[in-house]
Amino acid sequence: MNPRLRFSLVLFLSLALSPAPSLSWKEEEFRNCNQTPFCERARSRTPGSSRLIASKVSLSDGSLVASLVDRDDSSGNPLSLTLTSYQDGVLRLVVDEDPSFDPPRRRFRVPDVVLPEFESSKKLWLQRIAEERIGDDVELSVVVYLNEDYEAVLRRDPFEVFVRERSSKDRVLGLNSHGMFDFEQLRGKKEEGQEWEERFRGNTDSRPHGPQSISFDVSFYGADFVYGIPERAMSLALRPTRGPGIEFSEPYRLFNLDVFEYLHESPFGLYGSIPFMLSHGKGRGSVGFFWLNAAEMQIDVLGEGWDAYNDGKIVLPSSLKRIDTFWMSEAGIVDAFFFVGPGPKDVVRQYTSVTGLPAMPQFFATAYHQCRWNYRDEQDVAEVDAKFDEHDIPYDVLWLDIEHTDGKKYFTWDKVLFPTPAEMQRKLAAEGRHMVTIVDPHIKRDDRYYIHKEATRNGYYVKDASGKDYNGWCWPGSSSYLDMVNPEIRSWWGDKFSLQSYSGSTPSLYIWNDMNEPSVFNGPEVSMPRDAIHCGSVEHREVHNAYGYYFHMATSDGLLKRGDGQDRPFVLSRAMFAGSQRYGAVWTGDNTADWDHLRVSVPMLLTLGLTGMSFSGADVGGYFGNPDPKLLVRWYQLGAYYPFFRGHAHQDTKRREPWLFGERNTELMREAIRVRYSLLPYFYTLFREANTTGVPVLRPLWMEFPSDEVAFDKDDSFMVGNSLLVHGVFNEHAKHVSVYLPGKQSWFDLRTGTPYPGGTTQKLEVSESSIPAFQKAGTIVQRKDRFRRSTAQMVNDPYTLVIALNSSKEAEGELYVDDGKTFDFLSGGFIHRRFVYKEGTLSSYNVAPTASGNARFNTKCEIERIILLGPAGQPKNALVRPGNLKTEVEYGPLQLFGTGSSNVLTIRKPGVRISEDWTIQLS
Ligand code: NBV
Repeated sequence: MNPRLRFSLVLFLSLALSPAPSLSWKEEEFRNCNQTPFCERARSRTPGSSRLIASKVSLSDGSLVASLVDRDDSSGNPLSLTLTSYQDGVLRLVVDEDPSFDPPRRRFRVPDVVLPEFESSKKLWLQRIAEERIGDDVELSVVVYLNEDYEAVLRRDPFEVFVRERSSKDRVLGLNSHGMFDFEQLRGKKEEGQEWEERFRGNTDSRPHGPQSISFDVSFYGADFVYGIPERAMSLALRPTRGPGIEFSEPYRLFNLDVFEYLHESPFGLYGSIPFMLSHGKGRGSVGFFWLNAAEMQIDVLGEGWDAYNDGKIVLPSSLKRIDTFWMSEAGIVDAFFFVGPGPKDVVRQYTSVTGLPAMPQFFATAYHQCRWNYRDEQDVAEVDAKFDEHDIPYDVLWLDIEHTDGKKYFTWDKVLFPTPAEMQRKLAAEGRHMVTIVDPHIKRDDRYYIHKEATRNGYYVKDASGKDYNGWCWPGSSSYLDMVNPEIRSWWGDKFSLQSYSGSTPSLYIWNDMNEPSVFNGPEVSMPRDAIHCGSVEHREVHNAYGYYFHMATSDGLLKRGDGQDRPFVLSRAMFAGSQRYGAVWTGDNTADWDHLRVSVPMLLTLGLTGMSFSGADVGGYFGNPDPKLLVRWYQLGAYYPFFRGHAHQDTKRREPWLFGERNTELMREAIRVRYSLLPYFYTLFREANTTGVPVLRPLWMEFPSDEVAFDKDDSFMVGNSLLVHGVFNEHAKHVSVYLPGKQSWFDLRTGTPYPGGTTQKLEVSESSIPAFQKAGTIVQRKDRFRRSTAQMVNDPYTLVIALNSSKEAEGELYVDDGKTFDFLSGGFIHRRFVYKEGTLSSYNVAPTASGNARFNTKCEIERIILLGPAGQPKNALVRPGNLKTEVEYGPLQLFGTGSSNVLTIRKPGVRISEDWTIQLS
């Protein structure tokens, strides 16, 4: 059957047989805080309402432990509190029900997110308790050492945990400073007359364990702004949600959902949840707070004056500017991490020391990807592939969406449309290209489908509240969902990616995980019921936000096994949770082909980067709707700087490959993609930086300029690494763009070499051929400028170094190169160089430790061109050492990506290799 017809039939059946997937964003389909009892209850709490005090403080296993008891009511069970200090300024606070009081069941602790090596080797074993009195009398506190500059304090009465500077005693981050902590303990059986069930739009949640929510306030001291807690399509700096005169009345929701046609500039939560918030302020710098909890979470950012009704019950140090927030979760425990900073890069390093560093992608994955729902058949694939070559447009990966399967049974192929899938992949591989197929988590309940048969036989599906395999409706029709929380099931799933098991797959095939929130067309809020059951009697409500994370993990581990641990996996996922960065890339889902969605992609990707998800992108062109060619061109120009760069479109849209909009537009899109290819050595170096430090490829301006206040809430521009600043063009008719250039040093226009002073806003004329992009004075950027069809052909190409001099006539930069594919880099198989220009001499130094074992990596790649921007004087010659070779330097217009006007100095063919030490002296 023709795939379109088949899809229409499935859609018709799904509409007829069950509540349909929504047809455009409808607010009423999703619960708001008032329709969510735990949120409503928590939000009604007022400052000082918590009566908890910490008692029985002692040391146990190198951690500080205590009991939290109600000051006025001794009838309830105490809670257990554990405070642990870790290396590099990380504090962990765990609060749970005390097992010695026999709670009716164990509350869920999210497994497999915190790195085992963090728990085992980063812990600082506390040796003794230091007590101090705060204020005059009873406020006895316990002080815990964090690092040379910071310490944590557990205040006993009222209970509060905060981090402060050791010297000034100024607070930087506090929990329960406002006394709003609440922990609903599990009760054995329903109390008489109490209704535990919840209903929403025809769905009933049986809630067999009753209320079990947790809420508390967190204060960020010295903060001008707070950021983080993706995923939502709105500004980078989080706006207040509560307080006098507040524009949004809903808290920020973290609940992974498949939101059809999401709106831009909306605080509404989307496909992924990362409960990690960072703050930044001029005087203080940055701190971070992460709550490891996978249940639905709601977070208020409290606007000034929110606690006007406080009645003076709570008095906080008033000298410090502060942003207060309020965190609420439906279930789970308190497992919270405080990161002391003090710089923005310190906070992301501290956060990724807990949740893991972003995986190092293969080189090809950092290049351009071409996708659409759907490339129809093998002929279509061959034609698209050939057209890229015909139009001299480089690309690396061709993607197949759900229609390539036999009836949406993943790991199968439609035999009519894709009769020879392995051959199709081999043809692409012969050109150095790769393919990606989609593998979603819904499994068709078809007794002839091997995955379904094995999963049923082994009992691998999530169960419904009555204990039967949960049966929901998705693309294949009636579907069940694998219980990815269970490591055994993940391992079984991973085996399905072996070349023997996945028939028609080849080593050049990689994977795309969609719909893993999970999306269930007939489920509550288009997802799985909260009372569905996972292994170990875990309720779906407790693990919901991490379901997609485990699915992504299982897929990525599967590809790892397929390649015998030597081939770096590539898996793109839509849903995400804290730690997803270890398993691959994410994208921002189904955006729309309009200018606002182009604009909002920047803060969305910046926020993802801040919260660990460095390898992220938005669908270039916009998923829904048909972009005007102007918009499409602008999107390619911006997307060329996204860490994950992929064109994608909904099946109802017109075809939009870059050659379909007339010669001029093809030229512009080709140019944009070529900019990316030429900058790939720089990007790859940044991917490695993310992989070793957690610092994202795409960075908000304030991460690079932490004391430039103007930069703190800028989100129409961004830094790519520490050297490039890019500003989007978000308006069809824009003739000018105002670009803020932060810092005190100058900036050089990437195309023309024109310098601009830092700390200024420049009103720049917009040309159709590019968006504003600048190189920071004092940096060196590496490129490969020869045009190739894909990255495979670039491997041996020579480099261009662009040196942008600062006012002291100095610059430096780094280059990282490895085999682009294997894990040899983990045992030293890479080249890492530092280039320094100083006193008229450019020097290349090795910064890599000596490789161990056989994992050497080398390359004969040379530098073919060195370009100097800025005040280099008027040297005539360049002396290359070793060798003492003298070459003449040239002056002329900049030949970057096209034309240039400034007269710049160029050294051609200095004859040096990137892997060796050398100097080039200008005279
Ligand atoms: O698999 C079809 C699409 C996919 O193209 C898109 O990228 C995903 O975000 N998928 C969603 C399912 C349905 C979208 C309406």
